Amino acid sequence: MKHLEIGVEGMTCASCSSRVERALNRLPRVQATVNLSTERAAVDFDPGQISPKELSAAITDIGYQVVVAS
Ligand code: 9UX
Repeated sequence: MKHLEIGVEGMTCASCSSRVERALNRLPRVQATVNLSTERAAVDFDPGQISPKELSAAITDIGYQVVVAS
């Protein structure tokens, strides 16, 4: 398993962060926790199953923005 911290923008309430968390955790072998105040998703994933690009797509597909680097 690999770990990734993904910056997520556009979340304004706790339901937003729950939505993002659910979208990520729906993917196979993904364990994600999304923090609303830090605007970060902490994700453990199996690189053999899921790519970082697919993780980003799960977030942007439901209307939030992924921040690249910082
Ligand atoms: Mo809260 Mo987020 O009412 O898309 S769910 S703003």
